[in-house]
Order: sequence, then structure tokens, then C-alpha cells
Amino acid sequence: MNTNSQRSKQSPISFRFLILIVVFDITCFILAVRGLHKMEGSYNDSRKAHVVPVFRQRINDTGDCTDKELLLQILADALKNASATEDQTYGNCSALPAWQEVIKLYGSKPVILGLEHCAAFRNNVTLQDPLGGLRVAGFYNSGTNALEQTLLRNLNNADTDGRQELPTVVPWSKHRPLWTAKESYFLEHRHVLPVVVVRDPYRWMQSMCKTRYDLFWQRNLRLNGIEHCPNLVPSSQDEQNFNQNRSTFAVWLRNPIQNSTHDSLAALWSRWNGAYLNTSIPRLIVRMEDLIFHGPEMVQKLSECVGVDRTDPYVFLTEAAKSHGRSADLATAMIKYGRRDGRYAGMTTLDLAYARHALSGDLMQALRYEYDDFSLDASPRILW
Ligand SMILES: *[C@@H]1O[C@H](CO)[C@@H](O)[C@H](O)[C@H]1NC(C)=O
Ligand SMILES: *[C@@H]1O[C@H](CO)[C@@H](O)[C@H](O)[C@H]1NC(C)=O
Ligand SMILES: *[C@@H]1O[C@H](CO)[C@@H](O)[C@H](O)[C@H]1NC(C)=O
Ligand SMILES: *[C@@H]1O[C@H](CO)[C@@H](O)[C@H](O)[C@H]1NC(C)=O
Ligand SMILES: *[C@@H]1O[C@H](CO)[C@@H](O)[C@H](O)[C@H]1NC(C)=O
Ligand SMILES: *[C@@H]1O[C@H](CO)[C@@H](O)[C@H](O)[C@H]1NC(C)=O
Ligand SMILES: *[C@@H]1O[C@H](CO)[C@@H](O)[C@H](O)[C@H]1NC(C)=O
Ligand SMILES: CC(=O)N[C@H]1CO[C@H](CO)[C@@H](O)[C@@H]1O
Repeated sequence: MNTNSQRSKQSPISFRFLILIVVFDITCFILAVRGLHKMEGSYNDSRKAHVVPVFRQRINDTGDCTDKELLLQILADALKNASATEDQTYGNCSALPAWQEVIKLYGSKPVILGLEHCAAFRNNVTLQDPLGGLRVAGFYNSGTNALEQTLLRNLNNADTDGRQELPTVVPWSKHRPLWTAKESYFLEHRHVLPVVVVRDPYRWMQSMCKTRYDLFWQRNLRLNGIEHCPNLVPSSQDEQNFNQNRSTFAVWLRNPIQNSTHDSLAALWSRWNGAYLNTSIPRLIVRMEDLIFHGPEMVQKLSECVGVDRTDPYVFLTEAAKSHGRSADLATAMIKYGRRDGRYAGMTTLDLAYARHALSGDLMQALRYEYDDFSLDASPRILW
């Protein structure tokens, strides 16, 4: 009785933490299994040795945890409590994606572009700069807060009390389009290495539908009772009329320096991130999804890039990274982003066809994101 009531009381919070833990553990376990010793020294093997058999037992008991060991291990490492992890995942491996699904979506390694700038940047940095000079940038809903918190907890050598005061974002404001930043900013800030976080465009567009920040467009349209968002192109005469007969749903981005209009959500994703892909200023580009599935390895690479030691052991981000907007915690994020299910929800087949050319091929390829895998039928319908 006691145990039951305790469980149900702590369940919402615990489950969140659990998911975070599971994700990170899985990553580590996978690395260990593969004999990749990149993570050596960052995990306490005696603790891991305790966690894994617990889950082996569970796997045998329930039969539904196959290929989910690594995610479980990540959660266990994040929670630092094997019994809590076991508690919270028991009977619920079904919620977790299989590691093979994760690999199919994002590959088995994190993607970090721009590492060729690291050596030169290390030479440029003279003072012991917080985070080694790394400063986060990224559009709304792309995981900038999570990346800032992760870097603060894992790269910063400064006193933990001062954490909140340390600079974590680019001096030209993290969400601002690069084309609105003056050239002189970069010359004045040579001790800054921007690390730009990009998110899977299909998921990102869905997030913009939930929380749009300074972006405006014609929306709240319903097709057969279902809200059409992300809406990229009109799919009926009604929508056509509503959109004043324009062929795409253009978006308007408010910005204190320069407002801008873009053909669609997909076009904005390409333009905003493409500006950082194409720029000649030194920068790194990372993926939000790697923060969930490859956190330790990604942070290891960033730490080597700027020559700042990483915290040992790796500190997992187990709480929602921001209080505004709607953000998912680690466990929730693992479950949601580890699967393809729902990636196209809210869009029509026409939107998908349009997105195939509106989403920059350069970006999709460089970041190893996939276009949709539907064979399109003729009649536009909202996908789930
Ligand atoms: C790992 O954890 C165990 C038990 O908590 C502790 O005794 C041991 O010293 C730790 N090892 C390292 C390398 O931190
Ligand atoms: C679980 O199953 C594996 C192989 O199916 C077996 O080798 C292992 O001993 C089992 N573990 C337990 C605790 O029953
Ligand atoms: C680990 O989790 C269990 C079950 O949730 C809890 O009873 C215990 O106090 C936790 N231990 C630590 C060290 O947090
Ligand atoms: C290093 O500084 C030089 C000028 O002093 C600048 O041109 C260059 O972009 C900087 N390199 C990096 C990687 O920041
Ligand atoms: C859109 O086009 C249709 C057909 O050409 C026309 O009847 C309608 O008035 C137009 N709507 C707007 C808002 O321009
Ligand atoms: C952007 O648009 C808003 C609203 O129309 C306007 O008040 C503001 O002055 C514009 N900003 C710039 C920099 O043009
Ligand atoms: C990068 O610049 C080239 C040349 O200006 C342009 O064709 C390309 O579309 C740009 N790529 C992105 C992703 O913006
Ligand atoms: C037994 C149990 O706790 N099942 C839960 C597993 O997680 C899903 C959500 O992903 C819940 O809906 C189940 O209730």
C-alpha cells in the first residue's frame, strides 16, 4: 500500500527523470557494447554493472525491452539510481523506441559541422573564457535552452553558484537571423565560437504550430475537423481563398532589426539555418536530437574543440530546459523523437510534396535528416 501510494505520487516527475536517464544510459551502453572507448572514464562502471543486470532480468521477464537496453542505461545514468530507473520503466519498455529506430532516424553518431575551425579557434582564445568561448544560437523551438544548460553543467569550470550569470549565447542574440547581425559583431567577438543547434524540420514546424513566438502566418484552418498545421500550401479552394489565392502560406518574422517574410515555414527553416551553414564566419552546427540520444559524445567533441575539460561523469539534463513555451524533458523527448511516428502529423500530402523542395537539400544532407518517406497519393489529406 505504502509503496503504491508513494509510486503514484512521484510518478509524473519520476517518469520524466526516468526517460532522461534511459536515453543517456542507452547511448553509453551502446558505446560500451560496441567496444568504442570514447566514453572511457566518463562512466562509473561499477554502477553500470549494477544497472544492466537489473534490466536484463526485466528483459527476460517482460520480453518487450529488446534493443532498448541502451536507452534504459542512459536513463539509469541520468537518474543515478538503478532502483528508481527500474521502478519507473517496469512494464513500460513499450513506450521506448528501439535503438534501431533511433539509428534509422539520426544515424549512430552525432553530427557536428565546422570542427575544422577548432584548431584555429583554440589559438585565438587567450583568456579562460566560460564554456571555452562556445556560444549558443538557434531558431525558436530548436533546443537552444537545453544546449545552454547542458554546456553549463558539463563544460564550465567556473563556480557553480555563478552559473546563471555566465554568457551562454551569441552576442548578436541567439534567435536572431544571421542576416540581421552586423559584420562588425563577428570582428569584435573573435573569442566567440557560435554553436548553432538545428532541429528536424518536420518536428520543428509542429513545434512552431504550438508556440509561434514572433512568427505570424495564416493558420487555424480545419480540414475535415482537423487543424491543418504545419500548413505549407493550401489544399482546398476554401484554404486558397483564406490565403488570398497565394500558392503558399507565407510566414512573417518580427525582428527588432529587420522584419522578414518567407514563402513558408519550410522556407524559413532553410533560410535561417542555411545562413549559418553558408556563412564564412567560423561556427559549429549541431543537432537537437543528438542532445537526446548522443549527449555525452556530442559534448565530448565540443569540449575537445575548444580545449576545455568536460565534467566527469557527464551530467544529464533531467528537467525541462525552459519554463516558457512547451518543452519536453529527456524521457519524453526520447519517446517522442526516437520514432518516426507523428513526424508528419498535421501536414497534408501536398505539404509534404512541397517540403521536398522547400527544405534545403544542402541542409538536409549535411545534417543527415531525411525527407518524408511517403509515396504520395493524389488526394490531399491530413496525416497523423
Ligand atoms: C564508482 O562508484 C563506486 C560506488 O559508488 C565507488 O566506490 C568507486 O570509487 C567509483 N569509481 C570511480 C572511478 O569513480
Ligand atoms: C536472460 O536470457 C538470456 C538469454 O535469453 C540468458 O542468457 C540469461 O541468463 C537470462 N537472464 C536471466 C536473469 O534469466
Ligand atoms: C532511488 O530510488 C528509490 C525508488 O524510487 C528510492 O526509494 C531511493 O530513495 C532512491 N535512492 C536515492 C539515493 O536517491
Ligand atoms: C581567429 O582570429 C582571426 C583574426 O585575428 C580571425 O580572422 C579568425 O576568423 C579567427 N578564427 C576563429 C576560428 O575564430
Ligand atoms: C481567388 O480566386 C477565385 C477564383 O479565381 C476568385 O473567385 C476569388 O475571388 C479569389 N479570392 C481572392 C481573395 O482573391
Ligand atoms: C517590424 O514590424 C512591426 C510591426 O509592423 C513594426 O512596428 C516595426 O517597426 C518593424 N520593424 C522594423 C525593423 O522594420
Ligand atoms: C548557400 O549559398 C548558395 C550560393 O549563394 C545558395 O545557392 C544555397 O542555396 C545556399 N544554401 C543554403 C542552405 O542556404
Ligand atoms: C504499465 C504502465 O505504466 N504503462 C504506461 C507506459 O507508458 C505509456 C505512455 O507511453 C502509458 O500510457 C502506460 O500507462
